[in-house]
Amino acid sequence: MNLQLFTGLPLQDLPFAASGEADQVLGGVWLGGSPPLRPPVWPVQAIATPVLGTGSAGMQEIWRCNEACTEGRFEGIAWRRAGNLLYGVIDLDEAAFSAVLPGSPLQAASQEAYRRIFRLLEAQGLPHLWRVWNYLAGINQEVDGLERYRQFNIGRQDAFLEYARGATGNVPAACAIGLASGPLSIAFMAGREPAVPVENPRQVSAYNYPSEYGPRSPTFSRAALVYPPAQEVLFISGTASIVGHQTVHPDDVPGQCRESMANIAAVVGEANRLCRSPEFTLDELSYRVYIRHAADFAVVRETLTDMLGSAAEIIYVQADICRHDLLLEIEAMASHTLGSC
Ligand code: 3EB
Repeated sequence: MNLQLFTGLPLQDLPFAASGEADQVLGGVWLGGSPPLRPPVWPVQAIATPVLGTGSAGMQEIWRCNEACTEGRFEGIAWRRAGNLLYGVIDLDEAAFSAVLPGSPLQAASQEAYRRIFRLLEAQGLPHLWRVWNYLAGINQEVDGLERYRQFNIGRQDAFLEYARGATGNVPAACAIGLASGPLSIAFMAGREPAVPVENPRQVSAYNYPSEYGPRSPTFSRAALVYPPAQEVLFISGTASIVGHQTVHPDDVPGQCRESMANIAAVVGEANRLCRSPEFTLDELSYRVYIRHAADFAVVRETLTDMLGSAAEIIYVQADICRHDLLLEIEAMASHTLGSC
């Protein structure tokens, strides 16, 4: 299949379009403060938050594969599909859910977004959710007595249960990140075959977090191994300075950096017990780092560069993390070719 992530691309370029290969772009991500002048023809998740350290207004990422895509819209989801691989993006305005009871507008919007995703995946015959990217405004704000991240967790879990998917074990890799404003935005990758979920022996599985973190546990796995044809892709979920279920190194940026990387190393170790290709290594991963306070950027970059070397592919953005005491979160991916068998 050769699904490939191109990251750090300039915002205003439409890569591949000129060479007639735009139909081989599954979808993309736009990161930064102002929208591209000419929006791409493929589904794009817009993450309107500062990109750090590049000196430019923003950048885009593109998922490219070497097959022509089909595309469509379904209940507000923009999607593209190549073979048995599908990428989609849905943005929902919470205000449209203010009259939905019970629960908050965000809870209702979250549940509805996931319902639509599950319906699309059923209709396409690609039922297995592999990786989900969740963004919401004001993630740490308490509204009507419950933090918005916790409201999101209720809606998400309800949708998984409503569509009989279970909320433990076989759940996708994910991140859930806060932005200053904007809609609930969810991008996802899905396929015909189930992902192989990967957990972290240093951490309680998030779907088993105790109720002190909210009435419902988050529905995600620490990582997922997925299998486009002749390929093995490792998606590592948002990973933070959590050991067991507790935040460690509060108010200590380098400490949280090192602990997050220790967690990623542990997840990679678990993935390597399960993977079919040669072992994944930390220096081959492509990273995205979310930093709560832009002023911490220099020390985060220095700490990660010390650990990974200056050649590592790392994108830094400012964003809120889902616990108020977390100062950063790191996600990553890598891909290996599999011998045909
Ligand atoms: C954590 O380990 C940090 O709710 O989908 C990381 C990745 C986190 C995904 C999610 C949350 C999510 O609990 C937060």
